[in-house]
Amino acid sequence: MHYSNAESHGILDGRDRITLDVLDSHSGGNPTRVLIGGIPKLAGNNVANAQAEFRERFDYIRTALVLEPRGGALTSAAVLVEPGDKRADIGLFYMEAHGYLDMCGSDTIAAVTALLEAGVVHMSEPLTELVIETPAGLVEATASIRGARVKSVTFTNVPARSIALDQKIPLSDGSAVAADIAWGGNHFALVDATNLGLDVRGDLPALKVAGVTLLRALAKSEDPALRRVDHVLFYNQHRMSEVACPIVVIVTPGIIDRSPCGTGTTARIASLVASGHMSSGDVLIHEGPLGERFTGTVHRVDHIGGNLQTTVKISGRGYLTGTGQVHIYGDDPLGSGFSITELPPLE
Ligand code: PYC
Repeated sequence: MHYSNAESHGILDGRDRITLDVLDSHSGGNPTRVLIGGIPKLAGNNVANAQAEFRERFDYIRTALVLEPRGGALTSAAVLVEPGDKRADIGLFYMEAHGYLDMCGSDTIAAVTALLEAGVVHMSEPLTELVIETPAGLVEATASIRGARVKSVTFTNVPARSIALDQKIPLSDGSAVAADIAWGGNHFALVDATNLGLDVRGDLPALKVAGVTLLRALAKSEDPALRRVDHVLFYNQHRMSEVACPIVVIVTPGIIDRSPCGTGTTARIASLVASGHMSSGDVLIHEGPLGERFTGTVHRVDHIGGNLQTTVKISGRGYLTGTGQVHIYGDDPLGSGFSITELPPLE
């Protein structure tokens, strides 16, 4: 599939191309392109509205930034905008191949690292504290700095919640898969891959097929809470005693998250708190498919109106991988990006 070119959006305004200023980065191996300049000022009075306006008017910039030929299905992007909330230092919203996210852990860690190391945001050594307004809410981040390099980023994620424990998800072949459902900035199905006969360290292609099968089954569910799930996090329960618990996250429409997934780690911790397996101060280290780790700590647990809210701190490391400009020419038929679906044929 490819998208209409920039000229057809009528935004070139006499110019032959649009030029965007970007920083490239990654955290845990998942690439994040940080858009820092070149887009018109967004009118929204907060980051959620800015994201909505961007989606409405400039979606071709998302597809140009994250899809081929400039990115690939797994490239994501974070857009730097003015925050609406006076307590915030910066605003960030997140986008990827299938659309927009309200929150993303790997993007947050990578973007904070890139913005500080590239000098877009002022760095103070040994610690830089930033309040970030995201569409999901305010996120406080602390970067540890040594020798002008960001050595780690810890952020306090928006409060997470368990939605269901041990939910049976029916598949089209009549079988069912057990999953916990939780929100940690995004909606997750948390699945013990051992029940499917799979190991999260050895069976990536099979996990991708299983993830896509589950995502498609969830999308057809009659339960609106299940229809919102667009990420599946696989773990192996018997590996929980290891220092770092290996996981793999499959993101809609069937992309393997290269990172240990910050919102997924948050969702898993919220679920473990709800089932009584974790409490305040406990730590869970998740290891992504490349062996990189995010550390999740239960920061606080609140009971609000009979519901549990779990606030989790996530720590990880990001790297600045490039600084540059992206051009979108009006006469480039593929200028706004394309994707060639490589999903396994199912059903
Ligand atoms: O780190 O939160 C995360 C994330 C979400 C999707 C991919 N990575």
